[in-house]
Amino acid sequence: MSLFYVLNGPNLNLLGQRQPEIYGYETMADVERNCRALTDAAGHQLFFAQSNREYELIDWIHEARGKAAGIVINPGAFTHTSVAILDALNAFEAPVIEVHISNIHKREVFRHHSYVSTRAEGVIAGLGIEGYEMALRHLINRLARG
Ligand code: CA2
Repeated sequence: MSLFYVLNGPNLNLLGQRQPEIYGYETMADVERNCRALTDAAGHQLFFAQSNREYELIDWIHEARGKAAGIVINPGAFTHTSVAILDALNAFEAPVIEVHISNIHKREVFRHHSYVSTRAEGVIAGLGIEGYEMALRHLINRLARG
């Protein structure tokens, strides 16, 4: 049995409550339920969390070191600003997949650059909340392949 982390950055607690044309109608609770269904079915453990505070995300990434088999992260707006989150992910030894609900490349220019992408094994953007499941499934399959 392995442990996977799914981490979410600022404002994602509002998912499903505002801007449905960009982020859809589903909530963070729906994302968590879908992720948990996947890890449960595969016999793995899941740590799922959202925070509006950069330090909390960094602390969770540190906590995952030596413990988690992979991290799926949607850093929210910290994607485009946070060298600190990048540094924390660089200190984590297992695979990292970056997820965005919206296609950041179709949006404002300031969303086109991601610090986290330089660390991530893969990036999924624009596929809605399904991107989380795709990322988690990839990590689970990757672990099984060895
Ligand atoms: O598309 C994504 O998943 C983003 O990471 C979401 C971030 C945004 O800053 C990134 O550029 C792309 C923003 C999350 C805000 O989430 C909200 C959800 C519903 C209503 C309001 C905000």
